[in-house]
Amino acid sequence: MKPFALLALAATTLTLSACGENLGKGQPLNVVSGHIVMGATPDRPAVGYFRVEGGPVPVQLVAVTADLAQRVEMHESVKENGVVTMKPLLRAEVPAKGELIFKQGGKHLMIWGINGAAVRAGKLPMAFVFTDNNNERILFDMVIKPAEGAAAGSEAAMDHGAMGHGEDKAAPDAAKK
Ligand SMILES: [Cu+2]
Repeated sequence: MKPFALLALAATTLTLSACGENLGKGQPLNVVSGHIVMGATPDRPAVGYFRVEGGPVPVQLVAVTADLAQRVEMHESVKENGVVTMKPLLRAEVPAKGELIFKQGGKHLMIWGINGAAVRAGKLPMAFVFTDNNNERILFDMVIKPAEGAAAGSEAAMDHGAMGHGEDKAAPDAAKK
């Protein structure tokens, strides 16, 4: 009788913990890491990379803004006929329980005119704006790294001046808060 009762208790505990995992809302949508690499010279844009973990529902990242920068754009590096070019990115999918990664050679942020105080502090507070989730806005402090970390072939080393930045209407409105 007694061993049987213990077994039953153990089984109940197992069932409860399994249910708890399924019933929970799971991890929330979140920005889990991110950093910025400064441009080689002050007139060059900095580049930003980060990782977003998806929540219970799929959402789209539609803008990343910073009060302490003049302009922020989302870009994607694409290879066409052996040549890597960059295109403005209007939105990026964050799958439910998946992840969205902006990294070297792929999707990335271009950041112009970072405030000197932010550079000296070594971090830039940024707001990540998502749709389909009540226009949720997640704040994250991006660590600022010096330009010397920029490898050849990375976005930071590429000549963004040749891209015609500022002419496309795809630029996220950094002033809209
Ligand atoms: Cu770019």
